[in-house]
Amino acid sequence: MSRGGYNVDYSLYLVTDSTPAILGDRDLVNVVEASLRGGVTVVQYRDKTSSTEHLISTARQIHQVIQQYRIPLLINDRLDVALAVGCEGVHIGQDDLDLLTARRLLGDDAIIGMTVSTIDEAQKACAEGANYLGIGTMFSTPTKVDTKTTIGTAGTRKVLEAISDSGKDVRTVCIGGINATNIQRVLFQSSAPSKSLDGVAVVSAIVAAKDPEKAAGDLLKLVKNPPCFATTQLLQSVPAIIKKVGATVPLSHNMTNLVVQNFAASVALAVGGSPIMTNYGEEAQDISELGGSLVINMGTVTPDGLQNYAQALQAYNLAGGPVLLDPVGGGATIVRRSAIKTLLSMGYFDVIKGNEGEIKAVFGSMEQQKGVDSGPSTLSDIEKATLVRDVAARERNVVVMTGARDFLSDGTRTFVISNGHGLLGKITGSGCVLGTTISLMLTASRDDKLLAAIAGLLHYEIAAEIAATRKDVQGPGTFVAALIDELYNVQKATTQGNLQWMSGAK
Ligand code: TPS
Repeated sequence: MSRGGYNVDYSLYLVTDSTPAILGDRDLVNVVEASLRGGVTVVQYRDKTSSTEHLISTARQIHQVIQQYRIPLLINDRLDVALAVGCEGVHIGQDDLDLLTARRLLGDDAIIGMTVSTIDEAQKACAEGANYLGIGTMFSTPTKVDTKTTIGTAGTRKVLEAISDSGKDVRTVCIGGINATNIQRVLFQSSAPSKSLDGVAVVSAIVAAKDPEKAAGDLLKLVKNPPCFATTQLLQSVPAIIKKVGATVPLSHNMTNLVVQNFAASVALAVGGSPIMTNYGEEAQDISELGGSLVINMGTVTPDGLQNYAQALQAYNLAGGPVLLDPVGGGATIVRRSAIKTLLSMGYFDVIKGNEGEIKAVFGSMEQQKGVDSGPSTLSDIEKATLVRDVAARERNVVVMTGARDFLSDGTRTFVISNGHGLLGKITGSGCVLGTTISLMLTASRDDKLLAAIAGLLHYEIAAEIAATRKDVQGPGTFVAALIDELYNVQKATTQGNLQWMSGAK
């Protein structure tokens, strides 16, 4: 049994049913094949009544077809059938074999999913190593008459909130009575800010459809494209900001640390800017008059560095150009804590961007940060949101706190963005170059700094997701090159009016 290198996409999960009421007199393998053509992304073979012999033979046929699409086949409940067929895993219910035993029998590579309807069940399944959860039953459905409870969108959201930490690596789908008329609002209303659904599982909406291929295609389109009611006014304005950066090619003045200068210059170019990397304060007045933005990054702060920063900050404040502060390692040393105080007293920063330790240092916390990397978080989601809101309100600017999820606020509007990829944590300067990206967006959205920050975060983090899942990316080294490519591609696509990448915004 193996996962075969699948990067599982749970967007549209087909669960089969062989009963005449749903399948009619059609052949199940044909129906599955049609739905694969339509675009389903995972298939679970579920048949509660047929003989073991029939189950194995049908599962083998489906597995043969599905392998061409490189998506996983899971078997409902029957580990013996999954083992006999050698498919990618199983889906188990609360009354089936327990998860620990299933894992022991199938091994670490198998995909094991579990049905959950309560917070307790979900937390237990996450603790026991489920790869994904089928949360439901969403709405009562004739397909499953033994359903104990229907939990609706509010119940689903409560489950997601409860596992946002312990289940952050566990994928989730909802199931039960979902079809084309409700799929978009179900996804929107069920997802919590701290954890969203990865997709939707359906039985009858595809298996009972007259044309399963078309039904699957239609459903997939609805899952992939956020509905108008889910797209805030701000999100709709993001492409115009990115496009404007590409059209105006603003100067990106980086007073940044020794470690990331080259990388930051490449990123500035890729997102549409024109980089100038100089830490000499004396030059700043001339440069500040060229309509670009300034990044002050304290990554390798020195005493004369501080004077240079102050000189540049004041020049940009006078010229009206936007300035972003990246207080790198702000909580790590007394020198850096005092540098932050000095800088905040010397001028105005449109955006302050940092990790949790750095934003705490900006707030004035004396908590010790270890090095310049983000340490373990000590704050709950509510505390993070409150921290960014309070610092932004105090400074009358925008504060962006990066992490697995990014919290940002202008003191009134507070948002969480869940894009990005783990590989960003494995390369040097990924936070610094995000600062460069956001600073360029500020030149295109001078009136709404929060919108600029959202545009920068989405451009950067969605490009990172696309880069990380590219076939040619083997690890951190190849990821850096791919990230620069994809930053460039997102800029180019947006300029050409292709906004497909925006559907990944979370
Ligand atoms: C991924 N389950 C809950 S409701 C339902 C099923 C089969 C019927 C939905 O039918 N999660 C996953 N797999 C499962 N087998 C279950 C949960 C259990 P319809 O879409 O026709 O309403």
